[in-house]
Amino acid sequence: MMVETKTTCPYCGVGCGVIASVAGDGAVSVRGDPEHPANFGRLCSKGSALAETLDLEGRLLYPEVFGKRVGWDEALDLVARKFSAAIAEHGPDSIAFYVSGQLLTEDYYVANKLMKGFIGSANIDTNSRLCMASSVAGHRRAFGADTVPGVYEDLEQADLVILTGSNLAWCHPVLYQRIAAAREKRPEMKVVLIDPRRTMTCDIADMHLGVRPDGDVALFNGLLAYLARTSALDDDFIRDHANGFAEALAAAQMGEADIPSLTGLSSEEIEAFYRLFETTEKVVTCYSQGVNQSSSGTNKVNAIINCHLATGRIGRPGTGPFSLTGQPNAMGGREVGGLANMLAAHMEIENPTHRERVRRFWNAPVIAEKPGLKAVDMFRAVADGRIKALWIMGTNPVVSMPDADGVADAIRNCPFVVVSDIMRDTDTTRYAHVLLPAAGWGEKDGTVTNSERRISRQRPFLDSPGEARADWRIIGGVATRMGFGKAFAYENPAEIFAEHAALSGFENEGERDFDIGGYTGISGADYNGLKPFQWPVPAQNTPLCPGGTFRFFGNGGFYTSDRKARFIAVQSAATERTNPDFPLVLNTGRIRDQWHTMTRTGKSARLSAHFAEPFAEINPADAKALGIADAALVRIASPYGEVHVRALITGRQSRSAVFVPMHWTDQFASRGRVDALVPSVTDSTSGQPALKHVAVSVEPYRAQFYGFAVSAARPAPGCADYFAFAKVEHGFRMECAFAEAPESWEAWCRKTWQLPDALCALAYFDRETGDRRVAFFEGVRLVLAFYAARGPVAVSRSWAVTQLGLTHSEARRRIAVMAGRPGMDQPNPGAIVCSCFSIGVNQITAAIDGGCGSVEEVGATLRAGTNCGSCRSEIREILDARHRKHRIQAAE
Ligand SMILES: Nc1nc2c(c(=O)[nH]1)N[C@H]1C(S)=C(S)[C@@H](COP(=O)(O)OP(=O)(O)OC[C@H]3O[C@@H](n4cnc5c(=O)[nH]c(N)nc54)[C@H](O)[C@@H]3O)O[C@H]1N2
Ligand SMILES: Nc1nc2c(c(=O)[nH]1)N[C@H]1C(S)=C(S)[C@@H](COP(=O)(O)OP(=O)(O)OC[C@H]3O[C@@H](n4cnc5c(=O)[nH]c(N)nc54)[C@H](O)[C@@H]3O)O[C@H]1N2
Ligand code: SF4
Ligand SMILES: [Mo]
Repeated sequence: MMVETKTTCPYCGVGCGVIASVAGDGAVSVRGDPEHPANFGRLCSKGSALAETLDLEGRLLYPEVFGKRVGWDEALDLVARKFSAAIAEHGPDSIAFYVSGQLLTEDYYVANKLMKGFIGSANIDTNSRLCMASSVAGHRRAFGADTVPGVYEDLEQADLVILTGSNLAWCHPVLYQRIAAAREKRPEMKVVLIDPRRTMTCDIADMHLGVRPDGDVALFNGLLAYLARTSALDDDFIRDHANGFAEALAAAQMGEADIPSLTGLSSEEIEAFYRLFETTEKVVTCYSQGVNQSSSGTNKVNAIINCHLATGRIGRPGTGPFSLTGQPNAMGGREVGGLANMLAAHMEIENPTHRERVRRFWNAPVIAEKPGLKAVDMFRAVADGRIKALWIMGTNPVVSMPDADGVADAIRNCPFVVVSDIMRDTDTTRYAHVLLPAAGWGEKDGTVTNSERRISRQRPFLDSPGEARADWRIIGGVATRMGFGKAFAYENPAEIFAEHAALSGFENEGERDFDIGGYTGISGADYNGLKPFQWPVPAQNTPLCPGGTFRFFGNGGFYTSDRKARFIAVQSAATERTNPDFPLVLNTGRIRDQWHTMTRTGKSARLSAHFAEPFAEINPADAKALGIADAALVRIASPYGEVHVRALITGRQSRSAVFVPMHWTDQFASRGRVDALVPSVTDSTSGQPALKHVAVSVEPYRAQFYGFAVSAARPAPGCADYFAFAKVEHGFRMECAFAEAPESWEAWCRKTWQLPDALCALAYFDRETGDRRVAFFEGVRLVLAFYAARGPVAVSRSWAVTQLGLTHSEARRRIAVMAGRPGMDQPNPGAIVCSCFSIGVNQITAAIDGGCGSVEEVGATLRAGTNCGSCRSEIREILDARHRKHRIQAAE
């Protein structure tokens, strides 16, 4: 019998509805929920592979204290005792919580309540500081509240969608698909992409502006000046609903002459973009980390909002600035006040009326009097000893914080560190004194809010393994032991949600945007059946927008004291970070199939096939100048640290810059944590770190020997000077490099994979080239094949990994494995493009050569791109390249 549960994807802020089915034998499968208004049944590659990440391999199953398994009581008693002792001795500001946009709203609410209302400090900050803080600050400056005015439909209804600092195709794939589908229906709809890189999102763009790093303020300031000059302003909206226009315009006009140099764009490109904006009424500007993660992040946000306010393009269908949130519950975290400078329910910590109101509502003994430490400052305070006890929940700062090595040192030296996670071994858990096992996706129960203010349920469909517990229950357990039992006596998440809803409506009277007072006192049964809904839902039950979708600010009504929006005068200035020693700009971000620090997506062979190794995108001209060949290893350094990654030479990368993904950790690679390079430079308003603009040097990584292996078991970390491994269908694959050859390759293999002596090695040595091959078979199964060479190993990776699952009874087959070459009967699929059906580039090329002329025809032939669709832009690129080649051949 199949049991189906409606829940929500735990990855990105699109917030797709998922139906999880558990079969009689316990096997889980997932599909998109056709009724969920975020995705209408669609899922991307990560969502589609959710079932592959649910195994218990590597899970943290029991509480641990100083590396020893203990019972929950012992662990929670210790945490409560240590926190209480630190407070008694050094005051409430001597402790800190560093939490996550991946906690559920209920978990987040309880953590925030404990810190701000009962401990009496605001030292709770979240990884959303690295993600959304500039948007929050920009919204608050312009709107008086952290409000996302629009809804997803606006992206489909707009005639111009501007995507700036967003790689939507890879990071919000279902929204990307919704725009692509809308554009197919209405070809007159235009898309502009603003990104220093020509990303896969370019596939739907009519115009790509390869802006210089941090050229955004100049670009949007220039747009404001242009709109004024061309009389494209909405004077009525400006007069009736906003203040500060003259100052903002004056600031914008001042910088006009510098726009080409600051943006790096030609005047034709700039003019064409400005004209498009001027002449299109329905414009949505979507922005994400290329905007937020910058020392000018808040100014970028306001420069964008200024243009929308000036044209009155906000709050009406198909219009508005649109902040795309990253994590599944970035928005929920903001609603509960999870940032150190906010209070619960979008109330302000600086406002004494708000503080007193929240304190009364909670019946709390105290309330935090001032903003707490923001993430970067928090870890500085950990480093210099001001923080005596730290609790990290649902985030991996040793990987994801700037100055990551400094953060690791700070955590290592902190007197008391608690980590709540679902995994036993992460780069952060290794420094914890206390490990608390949290229930993960599929086990936990609560709500999340997506980018368009839609609250959806995450529902459990699996039992929590071992002794894992919901985060809210863990926090409540500590609160109770600290003496606050009465205020934390929740039996279930429904009670927490009901309280959260009540607080949002408490003494609100339309004064605050976040109001779900309509759910005050919601029953357990109603909570269980809760359908996805968008806020606001005030208690009065008067529909705010009869018969339609609610958008904020179409008719003004901002949350400032005079209800008018504020234009913000922002200056554009050159941000030069490079210097002769560190001449290139490092830009960092995401790839299609991995989620952050890979603790979950790294478990899926399908998702790990897209990129199996940390890499740096380098422009061909830079590579040439630096003496870097394609697929060579490179060493990237900054004054803070270094990383070793594979070079991926591509014209998509702009000159004088490199892009390195943020995902690799010490669990998967020798030196791939890119945040080790990033200094703790932050936006002065939002405190968000500038993770996309770092000065680095790049040089070839010289090695004597290179290796590649496929193995049934995980290799031991530290086995080679350079290594990176990835999950594959029946085991692992590993790339490695050696400064010096080991004395015996066979002995090295045995040690790295802990192979029993009884297992015989097949070895091969080519005197001429120096190539070495070693393979171990156990019966007919391949246990390990290792290839070493003086240069990068030329063995088909995709073919080699398939060898792990095959039966090698014939000598011919074993020899083929040794030779590292497919036999005639085993075609080589090439690098995997479609992760859903494991279709490689060679197969796609063959299908194109065989007559497939479109992405749809390739799909019909190979199924590639027909499930989640996340690889469709890559298939289109292969098609275009192939057709170009055919045309050139025909012309010759
Ligand atoms: N596959 C996948 N999807 C994810 C995630 C994931 O880990 N993996 N994480 C989720 C999370 S938490 C987040 S926050 C989002 C992030 O989603 P995005 O913000 O779309 O992703 P990033 O790759 O961080 O950065 C976006 C782009 O900003 C560009 N950029 C860099 N500097 C500048 C600049 O100065 N100006 C402009 N205009 N652009 C610039 C980069 O080249 C990059 O292509 O993704 C979410 N979705
Ligand atoms: N250089 C660079 N750095 C970046 C970025 C960038 O673009 N460039 N992006 C930044 C951004 S936008 C973000 S959002 C961060 C993300 O960075 P992190 O938050 O550090 O990354 P995750 O891998 O998502 O970490 C989540 C952790 O929580 C655990 N976990 C999963 N589910 C649960 C649960 O239910 N309960 C608990 N307690 N734990 C759980 C996971 O195993 C994992 O260890 O990285 C930031 N860092
Ligand atoms: S777009 Fe993909 S990762 Fe994001 S919520 Fe939907 S399925 Fe999950
Ligand atoms: Mo994020």
